[in-house]
Amino acid sequence: MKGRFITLEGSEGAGKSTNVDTVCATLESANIEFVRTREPGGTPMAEALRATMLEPWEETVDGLTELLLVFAARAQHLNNVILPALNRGQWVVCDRFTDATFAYQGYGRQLDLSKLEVLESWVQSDLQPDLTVYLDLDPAVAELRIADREKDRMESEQRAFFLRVREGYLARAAEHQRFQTVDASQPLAEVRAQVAGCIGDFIARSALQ
Ligand code: Z5A
Repeated sequence: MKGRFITLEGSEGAGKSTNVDTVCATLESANIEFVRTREPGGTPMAEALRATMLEPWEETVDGLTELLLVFAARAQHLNNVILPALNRGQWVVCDRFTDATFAYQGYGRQLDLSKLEVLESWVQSDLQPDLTVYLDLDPAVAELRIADREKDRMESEQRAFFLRVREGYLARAAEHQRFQTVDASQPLAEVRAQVAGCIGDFIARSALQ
């Protein structure tokens, strides 16, 4: 079987970290070799760009600066981790990818989507995830879940920002067939069961191709 690219998306508090574990456990039970990684990040230099992006700077951070940092980290990550793994035939499980850029920088920051499309095509050519599991959650519920957490620069945004982010994800999910949307407001055990179900179905479909 050739390498497949699976991404997990959702806004903060939706349970992404928790459910990346579920995706990996499902692949392990099917004896599929995979690499687990995340964006922004995944290499030492890309992790440094992530830290720069999330730091609460005293100066105003321009939306375009944020966008370019995300794509700089992605170029580094793609060429050093994601593409080599796929070329070796391994699967890749990535916590966020370019759908997050459309949701956060495109819809959240309201940057011109056509600029994002140009960068997307420049950085990743025609590479797209084979499957994207999107954990959908009302930002009001998400706020409660992460109330005790120390907030980074992005997490400190207002609810209106996260409402636009959610709108962005839902628009992407409606547009791209690779999306599987899971209602993340359900009890964790149910969310995990549905995520495992999505991965199980995808493994079965991949085996037939
Ligand atoms: N970003 C961007 O702007 N542009 C880009 O292109 C990319 C990223 C790639 C860092 O990402 C930031 O980068 C992110 C978007 C931006 N910023 N924001 N805001 P990240 O993925 O590291 O950030 P995160 O959203 O904070 O990730 P996280 O902590 O991994 O996600 P989480 O959804 O909050 O995960 P969790 O820790 O698994 O769950 C949170 C809590 O909820 C925890 O206590 C769980 O036990 C609980 N939980 C989870 N599921 C449930 C259910 N079903 N019921 C009840 N409680 C639950």
